[in-house]
Amino acid sequence: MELDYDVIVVGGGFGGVYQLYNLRKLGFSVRLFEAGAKLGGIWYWNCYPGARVDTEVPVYQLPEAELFEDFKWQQKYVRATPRHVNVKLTASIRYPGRDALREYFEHMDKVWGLSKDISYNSRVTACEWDNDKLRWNVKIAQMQLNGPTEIERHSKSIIVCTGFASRPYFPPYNGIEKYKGMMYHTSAWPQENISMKDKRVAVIGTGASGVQVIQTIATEVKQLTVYQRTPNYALPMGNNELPAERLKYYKENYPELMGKMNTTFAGFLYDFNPGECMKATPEEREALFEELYTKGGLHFWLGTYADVLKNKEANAMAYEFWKKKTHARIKDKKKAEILAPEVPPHPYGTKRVSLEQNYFEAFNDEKVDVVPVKDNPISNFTSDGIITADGEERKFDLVVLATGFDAITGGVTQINIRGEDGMPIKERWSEGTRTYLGMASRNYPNMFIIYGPQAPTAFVTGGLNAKMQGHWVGNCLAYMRDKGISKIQPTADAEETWRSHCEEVGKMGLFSETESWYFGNNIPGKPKEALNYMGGNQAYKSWLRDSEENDYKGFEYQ
Ligand code: N01
Repeated sequence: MELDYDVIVVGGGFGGVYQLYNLRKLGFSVRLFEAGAKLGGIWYWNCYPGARVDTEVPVYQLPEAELFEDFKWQQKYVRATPRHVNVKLTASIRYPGRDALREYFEHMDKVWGLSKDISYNSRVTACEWDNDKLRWNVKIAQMQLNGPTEIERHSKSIIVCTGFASRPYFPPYNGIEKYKGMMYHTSAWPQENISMKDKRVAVIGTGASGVQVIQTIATEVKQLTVYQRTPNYALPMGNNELPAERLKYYKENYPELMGKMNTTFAGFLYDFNPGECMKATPEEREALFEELYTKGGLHFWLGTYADVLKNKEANAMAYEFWKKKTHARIKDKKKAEILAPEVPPHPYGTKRVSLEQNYFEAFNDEKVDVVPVKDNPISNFTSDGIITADGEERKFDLVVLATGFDAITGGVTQINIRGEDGMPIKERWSEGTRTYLGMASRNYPNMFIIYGPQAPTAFVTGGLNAKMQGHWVGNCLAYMRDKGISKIQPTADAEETWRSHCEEVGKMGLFSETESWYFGNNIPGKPKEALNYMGGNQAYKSWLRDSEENDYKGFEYQ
């Protein structure tokens, strides 16, 4: 068999980094191809103002103790002193920003010596399975000074680690090509900073990216108009310095903390409250809501009563609490009704809840406005700006498209992956995604997917998932090597069982009642399906174990 490598890894975010580290350790020859100029994945591309993770230190990192030993999660930080003087300092921070995250990737590179096995500026464009030679032929477009060149490499296996948010969504607005001002999608933001000073800026979209851009640029711009289709039930992040003592405690107790993360639903250090909202007294309920909201972070979402996300009445109580808190922060009643409506447009917490830092207060500034576009959508662009269906034109120097992604499947289907029968995976999945355990798909032998569809993906912390799935893939490849297996893929029955199970779990609770990227609803024409495995990490891990401990049950091999 003519091979360049045992394994080609596509993408250098958390998923790809863990694969490279683990597979080398297991004795495989591996090459990682990364489209960006550096490691980081989404943290390389999403350099919009205010990009920041919404999972706290020490949870958002690859759970390997040696990586944490010398890393402090420091970044530039502005502290307001009691005399209201802003002091700039470098400090460890609870929710690191994108610069600190990029530094973390550099740190991993240094500790593990990754770059010698990575090709940067190298975008994998096509992967074709060669059934005679039992290998993948992988085409890579490499950016050179004189333009892109295409190379081809061959490996026994490929691991697609493109992440769940690597294919941006650009709404097909009429006349968008006529617009003469600056326009950027948050995930394709220029690496160099853009000055917002004296600019009239529009932000379209109020998901996690939109919220972060808006709150960050609001004070700097000349004027800011936010086009909001759906309000974001954002919660206070409560970001602040991570005291040295606390960091020391995390480092000293990291093995136990990793153990704890391994037992919870989504990989956090906390879980849903064991009580029931519907059984609590109004006083108990209010006290718990208050405690969780005040704690900051995602506690009031993934740490509240579990029935809030399952029972409509319980859900309405949580919404009412959130609305009351949010209204108290917005001075203008009209804006408050747009940002936190009296009647919730969807149940609380069934779209991704974002964490914010003075997001709602930003709208108290007269130069910041919000235009609801659910019933009055953007009808077209002009050379100067945007017109809504009511005919009102607003002019801008910069338009920020915070319009999200062809999430979860888009990173895989944007590569021309053709399997045994030559069918592109995009076509095979066009009427519904088919995988087993969210990591392998029939007809695409020796291909594994990390952080992809029908896996915990958007319901698990990134680093933990990279290790959980990465470990399983590494063991599977080692098993193949030990047993002399040249080709492995799921059976049709296993795929069907897994798909039905994902659908069944996805219909539990209130999530499927809401249109969101969790179900593919944000992309016109995309089939509505449970794109995540929503049964939690513990249930997912028991499926992984069951397959691994039973000679890769659900797979056929030769
Ligand atoms: O994308 P989104 P995102 N006209 O899809 C709106 C992770 N992340 O980049 O809700 C008008 O959530 C759309 O409206 P609607 C995180 O998991 C994490 O913000 O579809 N509006 C929505 O408001 C996150 O959930 C972090 O009605 C249009 C917005 O655009 C995921 O990535 C930071 C429209 C898209 O929001 C994606 O977040 C950033 C149209 N035609 C991202 N089309 C952190 O860790 C779309 N919209 C903090």
